[in-house]
Amino acid sequence: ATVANELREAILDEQLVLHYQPVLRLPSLRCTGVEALVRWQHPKRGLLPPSEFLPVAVQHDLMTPLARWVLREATGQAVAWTRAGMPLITSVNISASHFSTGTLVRDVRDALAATGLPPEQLVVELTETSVAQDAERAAAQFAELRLSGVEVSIDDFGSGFSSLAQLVAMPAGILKIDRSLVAYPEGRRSKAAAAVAAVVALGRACGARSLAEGVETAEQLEMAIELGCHLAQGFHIARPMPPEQLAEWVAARG
Ligand code: G
Ligand code: G
Ligand code: NA
Ligand code: MN
Repeated sequence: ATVANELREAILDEQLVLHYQPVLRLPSLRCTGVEALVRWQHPKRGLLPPSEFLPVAVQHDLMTPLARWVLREATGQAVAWTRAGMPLITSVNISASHFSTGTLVRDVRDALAATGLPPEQLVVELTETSVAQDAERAAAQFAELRLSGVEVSIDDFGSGFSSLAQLVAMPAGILKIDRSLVAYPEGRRSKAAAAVAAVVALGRACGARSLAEGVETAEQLEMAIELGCHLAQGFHIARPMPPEQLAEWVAARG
């Protein structure tokens, strides 16, 4: 079978799995959410990262069926955690192609209706670069999602090719500051800090919270707190992990 056919079957056969990376609220460091990240539990090749199969999905129009599975699985998991006393806010990544099909808002509502997750517990992430591909359409769908109570986040903020004017016009509630700004290279601390502070200020002016992603050291976490970021995520806090492990991690942390 071609990889595309295998992937098509994998989506139907429950061979995909989600790992979850904790998101902390600052400065309390309480875990208030998770980002769902897809993997493929391939019968022969083992656990495959998204880089091994998302490009195939894009090429063969499988991003929307894949995202429907992800939405359904992630919202179902969030309901299970909430019932277990762990009401986490779950973020799901959406591709530019899904936005352009026009079924996103319906797909999100279907997942919420099927699982019973309150919309306030779901965040939809779209990268800055995807936003730029069709900013008007993205803005309209962002607005619709937020009207139904779902939060919207611009991923990889500060690394894409969209204009500041376009970004300011987006009704997003969260700006995920790209890890290239957060995990700054040696010797660029002051410039990176200025860039993060600028995004935080921009977010504040637009009514959006900012999330520092790719936090890899204690210093970077400290910087995110000092600069007024509302949320943080990164390997220093925890790597993405299977759902059973995530529940243990949250329970152990309190
Ligand atoms: O988890 P990992 O760091 O390997 O993810 C690599 C990339 O794959 C990231 O850019 C992430 O946003 C993307 N990704 C992970 N899960 C999904 C998903 O469910 N849908 C989409 N569209 N992208 C995803
Ligand atoms: O592109 P997106 O923002 O969705 O990225 C999610 C991906 O980033 C996940 O696959 C996750 O494995 C990866 N990631 C999460 N935290 C860190 C980190 O601290 N450093 C690096 N290099 N990657 C990270
Ligand atoms: Na993301
Ligand atoms: Mn990102």
